[in-house]
Amino acid sequence: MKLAVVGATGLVGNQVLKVIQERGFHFDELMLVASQRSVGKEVEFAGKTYTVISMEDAIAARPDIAIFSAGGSTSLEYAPKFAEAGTTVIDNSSAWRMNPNNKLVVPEINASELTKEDKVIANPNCSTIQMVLALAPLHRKYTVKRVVVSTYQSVTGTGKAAVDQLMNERQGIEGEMAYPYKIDLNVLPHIDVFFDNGYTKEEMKMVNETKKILGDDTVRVTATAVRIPVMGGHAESVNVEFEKDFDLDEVRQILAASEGIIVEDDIQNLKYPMPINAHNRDETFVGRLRRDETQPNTLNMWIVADNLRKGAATNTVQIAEYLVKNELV
Ligand code: A2P
Ligand code: 11C
Repeated sequence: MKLAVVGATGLVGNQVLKVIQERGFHFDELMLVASQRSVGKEVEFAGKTYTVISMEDAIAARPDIAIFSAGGSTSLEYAPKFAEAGTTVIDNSSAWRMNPNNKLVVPEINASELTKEDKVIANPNCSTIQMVLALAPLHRKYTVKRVVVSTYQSVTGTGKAAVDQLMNERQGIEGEMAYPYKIDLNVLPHIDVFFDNGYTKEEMKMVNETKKILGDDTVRVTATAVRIPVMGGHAESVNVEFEKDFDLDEVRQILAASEGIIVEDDIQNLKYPMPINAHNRDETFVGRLRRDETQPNTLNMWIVADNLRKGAATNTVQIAEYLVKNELV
């Protein structure tokens, strides 16, 4: 098994390497790939020194799987070239997600859709992944009608420049701005670009990707995506209206029995999910489960996950594990 990690020098690529090591993902050969700027650079991984190679050299080496975390334009240009060389690409960018020919996969929900023919597999947006993970088992039981979600997103979702902005502001250092405004001691109701309908691209990803992953176009989602001066994970306040009524204890049991979810819902002991605890964890944490008392069949919940882990790296490595286990590569 030849594995390429494309964007290996970036925030997500770095997490991909950590997750591969932690989960003991087996490979015979590993290629670390990045832009021309990094070619030749040496990277230590699992007690070995790897030299970063170019996209062209990686394609020529015909890896079985390439995990891409190098941005949308790189993926648009290079994923088809890798696919043509016989590589199965697992792509972290938004480039292929809504293309009807590309599967959008959260393994716990829809990995069974994958076949050998899928050469460019899309990894969903981080805020979508953690939300659908909790919605999917509840959708199967009670049928989700409508979701109203507000996010509280970590600066790590923007990349290294945003982490630097936050840290510089904390230390009173003037530096590059990743955001149009200060982020420390502030909240930005703005993630990614604005569309003509007044929503941001991040918000519309949550609307459209959720329907595709759940395989149900009737699910209505409306979102407000917000950046907060936090690292370690994204948090979401999610209001879900179901077709059928539910029992709150049964909801807790369904979520607790779902792969990849940990229910942290014990208000007597002040236990609820927080980014500080989700950091570096692969699971998605759900808590503050309560009925919406203003209308029937409606649930409020609070969902937290490390956006660089389950929201990105972990999900891609899980897809790779599934491909290998099911002999799809
Ligand atoms: P490099 O470090 O050489 O710029 P982040 O989102 O944290 O900034 O990381 C982006 C990752 O994608 C980095 O590893 C970056 O490499 C890589 N990358 C950016 N542009 C390209 C490209 N055109 N070809 C290959 N890798 C790229
Ligand atoms: C953020 N969700 O937190 C974004 C980052 O479509 O994969 C990931 C963007 C994406 O800013």
